[in-house]
Amino acid sequence: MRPNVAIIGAGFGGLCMAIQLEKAGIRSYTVFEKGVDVGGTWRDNTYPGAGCDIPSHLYSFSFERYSSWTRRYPGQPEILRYLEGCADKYGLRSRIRLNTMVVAAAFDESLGRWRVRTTAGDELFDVVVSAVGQLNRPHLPNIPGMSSFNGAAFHSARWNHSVDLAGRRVAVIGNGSSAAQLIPKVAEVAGHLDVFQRTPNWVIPKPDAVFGPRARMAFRHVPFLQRAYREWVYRYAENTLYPALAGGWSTDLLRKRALGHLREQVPDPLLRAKLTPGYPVGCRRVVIDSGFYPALTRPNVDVVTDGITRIVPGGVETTAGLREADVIVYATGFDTSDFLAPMQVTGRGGRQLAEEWKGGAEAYLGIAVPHFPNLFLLYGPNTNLGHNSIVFMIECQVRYIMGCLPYLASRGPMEVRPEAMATWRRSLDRAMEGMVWQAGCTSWYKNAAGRLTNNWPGTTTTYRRITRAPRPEAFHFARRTAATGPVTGNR
Ligand code: N01
Repeated sequence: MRPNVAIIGAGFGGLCMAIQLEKAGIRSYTVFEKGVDVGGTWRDNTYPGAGCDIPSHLYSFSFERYSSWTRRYPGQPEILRYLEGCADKYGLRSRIRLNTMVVAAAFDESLGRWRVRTTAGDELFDVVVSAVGQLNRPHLPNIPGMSSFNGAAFHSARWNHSVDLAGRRVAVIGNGSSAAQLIPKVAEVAGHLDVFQRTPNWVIPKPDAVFGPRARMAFRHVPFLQRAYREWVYRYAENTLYPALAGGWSTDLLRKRALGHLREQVPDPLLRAKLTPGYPVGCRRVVIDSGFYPALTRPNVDVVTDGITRIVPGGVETTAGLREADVIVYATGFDTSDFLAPMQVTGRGGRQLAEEWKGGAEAYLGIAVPHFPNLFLLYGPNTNLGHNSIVFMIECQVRYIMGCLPYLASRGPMEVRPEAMATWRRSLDRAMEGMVWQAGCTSWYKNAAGRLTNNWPGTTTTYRRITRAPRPEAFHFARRTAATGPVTGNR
């Protein structure tokens, strides 16, 4: 039996899943993509300066290594081209339905299948794989008066390219990774730029480098060079960056690196004080950028730390008065902790996923949820990283799901046991205890109640090991086998 698979999203996750199905000769899948093309976050984020702060030799599929990256940290257009190239090379396009949003999915117990509702109608599938990512829904703040603003206003992930910023007064609200990338570009052209900072971030330099024709030739032709480089980048992240997040040997090193970077790039002690975080390094996502601080020292840029009270027609009002603006950019991040929202996902017994997750999203290995048979998640709860490439995690998850498919064929719909979920939850909670993310800071890694719903607390090597193959004993199967006896009705 070849399962009929619905994949939701055509970003890194959805494309990876589709490619592995193709490689296994399973063409009975459909990728639903709400956007106009493939690429996910790399299609959405087109703000000036958008790029990756993980080296792309690692931030790409291990099975589709690309020797032609033009820089160590390529920009968004190059990453998007890579993803489009993958869709073309593996012949995925005919199976991708663009401009088609999944609004709901419900498990039909009598059929043992998922009824997937899209903006184009209803369809039945054996398996649903969610590949919607964690950073796909822009978060707009709830500041009084936002709709009263006279000028153009947009979110960093919905950049309005028709607005000319040359010579204008621009307000950027937020100072996370997106803001840090776009601020230097905006500062170059704006007449004046106000950066509204609520919480300073730790910033370390981005050691970017151009890969010229010779380097690219070497990556293409010198045996094992590309593989060795990728491995080196991976090992550095695992062995140096991860310990800094886990209270290990490199914590102090990372802090000193960030403070040194601040000292080197910001000579003004007052500005430096504003930019110095008051919480441990790594508690929030560390910004990796070499152009951010220099941009903040420009004469046409102010870092505003006075609290925003409201938006008025002429600009941004703060506790210290009005900051006039012609354009407001909301670099205010994403709604990260509701995961599959706003899709309505209904499992066995009419259970609603949103209700199951009201205390905080969770999934066994970040992949499977009790009471939701044959639903698999990519980049699900507790699989985000603060130190390494998320593409690595996605590949682990896809391999795991591929490992589940033969069980579905022989034993029917599979559903993770609540006991397995409880054991997983306990081990996760234990592992979280030592992580710096707990150290009294706000971040998008946590839900409103402060529960760390987004990050994986281990190394990626550990994650790869524990997701190498599904353990059938962690699941209920709808059909009996001689080895296991009946399981239906024993839930
Ligand atoms: O979003 P963020 P982002 N009033 O959530 C502020 C990935 N990424 O889009 O810190 C005033 O980090 C908020 O303030 P505070 C990466 O994983 C990767 O920048 O909460 N300010 C903060 O400054 C990253 O972590 C790359 O006090 C408000 C900012 O908005 C993730 O995406 C590149 C506010 C939000 O920062 C998200 O980054 C870019 C309010 N009401 C992004 N509400 C790569 O290179 C929010 N803020 C791979």
